[in-house]
Amino acid sequence: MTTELDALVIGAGFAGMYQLYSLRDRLGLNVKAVEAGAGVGGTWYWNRYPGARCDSESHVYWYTFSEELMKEWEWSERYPGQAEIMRYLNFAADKLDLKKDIQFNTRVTSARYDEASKRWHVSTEGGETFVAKFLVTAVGCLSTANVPKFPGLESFKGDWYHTGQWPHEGVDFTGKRVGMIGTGSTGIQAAPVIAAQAKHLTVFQRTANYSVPARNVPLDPAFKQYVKDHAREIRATTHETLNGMGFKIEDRKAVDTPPEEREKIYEAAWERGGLQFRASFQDMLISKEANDTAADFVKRKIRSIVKDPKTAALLSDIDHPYAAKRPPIDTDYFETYNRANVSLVDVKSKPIQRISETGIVTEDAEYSVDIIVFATGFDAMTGPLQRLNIVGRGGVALKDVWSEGPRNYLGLQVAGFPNLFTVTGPGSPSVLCNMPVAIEQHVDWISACIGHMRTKGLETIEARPESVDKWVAEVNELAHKTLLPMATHSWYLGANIPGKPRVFMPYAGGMVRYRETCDAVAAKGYEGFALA
Ligand code: N01
Repeated sequence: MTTELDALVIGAGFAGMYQLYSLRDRLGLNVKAVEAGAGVGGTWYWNRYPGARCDSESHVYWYTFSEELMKEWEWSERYPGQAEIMRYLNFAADKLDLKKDIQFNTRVTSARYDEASKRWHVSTEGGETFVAKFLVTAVGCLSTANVPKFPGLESFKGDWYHTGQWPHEGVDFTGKRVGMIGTGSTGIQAAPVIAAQAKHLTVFQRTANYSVPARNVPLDPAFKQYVKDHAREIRATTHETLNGMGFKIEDRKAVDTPPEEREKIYEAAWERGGLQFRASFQDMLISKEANDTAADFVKRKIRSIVKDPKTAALLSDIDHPYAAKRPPIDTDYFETYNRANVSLVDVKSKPIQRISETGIVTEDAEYSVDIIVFATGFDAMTGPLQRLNIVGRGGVALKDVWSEGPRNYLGLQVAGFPNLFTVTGPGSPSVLCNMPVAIEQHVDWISACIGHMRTKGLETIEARPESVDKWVAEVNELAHKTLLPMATHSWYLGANIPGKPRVFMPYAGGMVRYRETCDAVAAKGYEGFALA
């Protein structure tokens, strides 16, 4: 079956839903979205692991393009949990009447640009074809699960799960010995919840990680009312902050603050909890000396919480600057290691060698488990796009154009791939920003661009190769003005996937500057793009 459209959107998470709404209801296009899952939700549809919760605060983690939506919805907790976010996204989808134009259970297998007709031909696993003038990918940055290729996994007699492909019916850990590999944001959220249920939890840690308490609480009626009354101001704040959050980074510098005062500031931030910790000082991510003060504070906290000195030493032996990897926030993560049924295994010094029929085998021991949880992250940012098998003009494949790392303009378009837009693609702030803010900015920009093309009777838009060269250099330069590339094993750099090129992928110049750049490009008639 072939369906002809003005535009096809791939994905029905936060990004795909808003993109569909924008193109359909604002521009009046004939548009559909296809979604691999059986429902809306994207990241939150797949990541149902125990403890899954957002680390943006709820009052900034939603759509802000419609005041009506903001006034009608009420979050119940400081940080929304996975189930509540799913309820929210379903509420938004129903309110905007989106589901009728989303084809669920539809995985895209390839997308090819036909130069003669100037149309994208998109094929699905079910054998369907969509032919569309515009193709917008809204596939998320963290949607391609990474299960390390440990030999023997297929022989494992127990059950195993990746946190990003969690069974919808849940997993019962009661009476089970569980081995969890990975201590990123996901593992740090999951460990306390699994430990509370399982007979025993063994955490396999390769790289020790920082974490700050989230201090999640139910929201009181006064705060809920405040959010309703100040919807506009809250939105404005998220547009003024570096990372689209609802809090501002302090002007003061850690290096200029006397040690006792600095300690008080960190202590207060620790008590307040959440990602605001990294907003305590403006130099935290640009000066190693400043960062050391934060790193030292968190490491001391870990050692003060964890009672067993050996475990405490392993957990606080962190080799990268604070927040150079995505900083997790947690609920009782370090406290979990004080439970009698939890143990920590260092797989940095003694790496995992294989999976046996009964458990996990490291260089010096075998750990028998009934269930393995892979909290091992994702082939981030480029992975979800590469798996679409996109082929542009002249039969050139995206995987070849990006063989040495992502190359695009503004994170939005790739040279040689006309009328293809990538929402929150590499080279844009995306994962360094509160995602809904980054998403709304991209969708608004893409929609305005398509609107402009229709008004002017233009058929195609394509990033110019020289704009791509300049943008790639800028993304790289901005990253290297920060400490971010110092976390050499981070997924920001692709380092978690064997063989993936090491390129710092997100745009580190901040959302405000990025938005201004995109707006200026549009105001100058889409400078740097070829329009025909
Ligand atoms: O994945 P990760 P994640 N042997 O890549 C380890 C977002 N998120 O799913 O660091 C042993 O961060 C790996 O070790 P190392 C957020 O943006 C948001 O936790 O590579 N270990 C690491 O410890 C986050 O950053 C929220 O040495 C192996 C872990 O697995 C992103 O998703 C919640 C290994 C992977 O950590 C990804 O987080 C959750 C191997 N072969 C996630 N391979 C919220 O909003 C990998 N590891 C709250």
